[in-house]
Amino acid sequence: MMDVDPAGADRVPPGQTLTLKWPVLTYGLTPRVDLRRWTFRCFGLVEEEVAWTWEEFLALPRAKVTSDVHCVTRWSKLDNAWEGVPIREIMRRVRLKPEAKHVMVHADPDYTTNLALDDLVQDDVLLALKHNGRDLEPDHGGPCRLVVPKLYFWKSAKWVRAFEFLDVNPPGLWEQNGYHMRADPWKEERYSDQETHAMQKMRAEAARRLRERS
Ligand SMILES: Nc1nc2c(c(=O)[nH]1)N[C@H]1C(S)=C(S)[C@@H](COP(=O)(O)O)O[C@H]1N2
Ligand SMILES: [Mo]
Repeated sequence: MMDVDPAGADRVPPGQTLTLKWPVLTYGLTPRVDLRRWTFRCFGLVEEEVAWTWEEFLALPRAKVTSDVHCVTRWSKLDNAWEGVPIREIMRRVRLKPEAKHVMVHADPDYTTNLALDDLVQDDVLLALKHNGRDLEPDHGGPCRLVVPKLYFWKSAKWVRAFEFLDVNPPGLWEQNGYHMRADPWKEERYSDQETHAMQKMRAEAARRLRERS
């Protein structure tokens, strides 16, 4: 951990501490991804389902976005240079039904997280393939993870595989376990209720990994 520098101070939300390390936070194990079978799919309230194979996905337009990461376990990591497919390039290729207002993000292995469509479709949201110039490591969501910089990092699903467009807003995995439905770090939208066992386990793991790496 390091002290907040004056230049970065207004970029650190309340209750967060800066770290230069990058802790791994996964509920369960890093999945093995078979790129020959990998697809990224958009389904639910769409006029027509869309799916890209890995090769097709790599042919989509790319962008670079530098953004900050804020984890609900109270670490923040500034200036992450992400490269990937902008969410707007995905949305340009998907015809939504007008009722679609929410998105369930589906990821390996059985991870889900819910977002409002308006929170997903922002200029700084990417399906990231690279971090700081290098292919995303498997532990950090490689080959492809969602990055939603304006919300706590659990909304940034690693090993992302699909968007399901919905007219309702059901909770994803952590949201079912008491995490906030929206997760704005500037409003400290951390938990909706008391800590659950799963949350305590995740926090303990995060603290242990930070200690190990320091
Ligand atoms: N598929 C998947 N995505 C996930 C998670 C997970 O367990 N599985 N953990 C989330 C949480 S709680 C956080 S804080 C970030 C951590 O990303 P990192 O391990 O790259 O730091 O990933 C999020 N995305
Ligand atoms: Mo997290």
